[in-house]
Amino acid sequence: AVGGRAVTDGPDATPRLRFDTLDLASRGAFTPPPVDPRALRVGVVHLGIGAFHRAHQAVFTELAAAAAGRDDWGIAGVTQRSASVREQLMPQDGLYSVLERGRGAAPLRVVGSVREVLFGAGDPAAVVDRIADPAVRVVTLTVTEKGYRRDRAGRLDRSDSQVAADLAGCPPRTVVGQLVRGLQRRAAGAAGPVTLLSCDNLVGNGQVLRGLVHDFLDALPEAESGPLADWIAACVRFPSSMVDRIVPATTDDDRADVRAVLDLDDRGVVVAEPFRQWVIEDDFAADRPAWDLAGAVFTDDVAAWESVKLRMLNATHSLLAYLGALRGHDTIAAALADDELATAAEALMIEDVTPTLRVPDSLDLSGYRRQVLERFANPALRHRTVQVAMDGSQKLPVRLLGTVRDRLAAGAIPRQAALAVAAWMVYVAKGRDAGGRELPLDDPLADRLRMAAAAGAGDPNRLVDSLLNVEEVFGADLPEHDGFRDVLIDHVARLTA
Ligand code: CS2
Repeated sequence: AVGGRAVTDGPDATPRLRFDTLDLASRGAFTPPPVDPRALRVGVVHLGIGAFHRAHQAVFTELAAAAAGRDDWGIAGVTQRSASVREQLMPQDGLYSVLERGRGAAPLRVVGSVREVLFGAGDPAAVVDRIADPAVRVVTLTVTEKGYRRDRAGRLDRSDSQVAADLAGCPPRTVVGQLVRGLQRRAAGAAGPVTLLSCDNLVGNGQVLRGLVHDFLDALPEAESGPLADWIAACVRFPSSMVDRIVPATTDDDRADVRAVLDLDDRGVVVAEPFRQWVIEDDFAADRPAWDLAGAVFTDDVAAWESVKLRMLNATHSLLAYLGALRGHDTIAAALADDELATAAEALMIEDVTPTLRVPDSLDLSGYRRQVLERFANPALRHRTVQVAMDGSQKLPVRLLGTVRDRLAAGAIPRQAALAVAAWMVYVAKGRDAGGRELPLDDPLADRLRMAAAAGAGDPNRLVDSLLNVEEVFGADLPEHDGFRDVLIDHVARLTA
């Protein structure tokens, strides 16, 4: 036993990472939490505690607490659909490591800012309680595009059965339901103002979240919604933010590498590139962690940063993911090492995206472009193309179709953005790479997309028309544009030849 506890939980009897085992781990090999996690109290609720949050906001929050000498910015993380993060972290006293890979990688860091993990689907009442806790002043979100449950028009999807159940007063299982029920309790309990900070890759993520909260309120009985709307107007803020860090899915090799450093079994390991960035709209209802002391930037103009990041980085990521996966490249780095794809990636950013951007004053756009490509080329990250390829129906509108619409409106045909869209169409339709290996279609609209692809099978014209008519993705306008349709058909024909 270590520290008086049984240590039989590692696969090869290696003790599990915990407060007591970490105390005994050999110093020097890793960076321990900069604030004592035992003394940390919860001040932030985070909805969607996946790998990204653990490698991003949780790190910023811990560094900020340390820099400001605060012990009240611990995080209560909520895992929405699967209890696995809770099972990974709770037996470890919330501790986990961040393993940086690539040039400039810092030593392994053990993070202690996550103090509690709640399972949303299993215990929705606990989530509402935490959001209503007066000690909580900030709720952050990384619930991915589909977690917002928007309909075609971008409003709260009231035809979604879980949204309907939440509106009917069931213990809330959707993100917006959890937030509104939590706010309702805060208002009733005079728990004080709170900031809801979306960190998802959406255009105007703060406004999106505010709109959905109001859609939910509007669907409640007037006696409930009226007073709550007033309280929200007075006491809640919805800043937008742009987050950036590449965080591939953790593998057994990653866990083994961490074990070699700590000599402990850590089931909560997350892997990340050295780079991390966070630009946040400075609009808070109450106190917030001093994230600026940890390198975050507060600004009044997040929109410009956000579109640069979504249209340059995420769009190019998707282009490399679909084209790369089709050609049998496992990783983004391998896709970028393919000269033709590297050329397409550069051309997308230079020819199609750049003319649409309003660039923040302090940003050197060509430097940014080079840096994005360098980050993608990081050979140590092993970020899989099929991981970036998932949820295409949710991602394309945000990353690529804004560029497409802006260029079409300017009278230009965005050939490279269309190439990315065409590659997605072929990825959906073929489901196999050049070597015959299966490509997973992991997407909330998978069934619809498969049906649309089947209806257009064998002919580029029909395939393009059939998929372009998926209105959730392309709206009513894009199928009407002959120039865009033609260039898609041209690309699809070449990609399937
Ligand atoms: C990626 C993003 O999986 C994806 O779709 O494009 O997760 C990307 O790695 C991050 O947004 C980088 O900040």
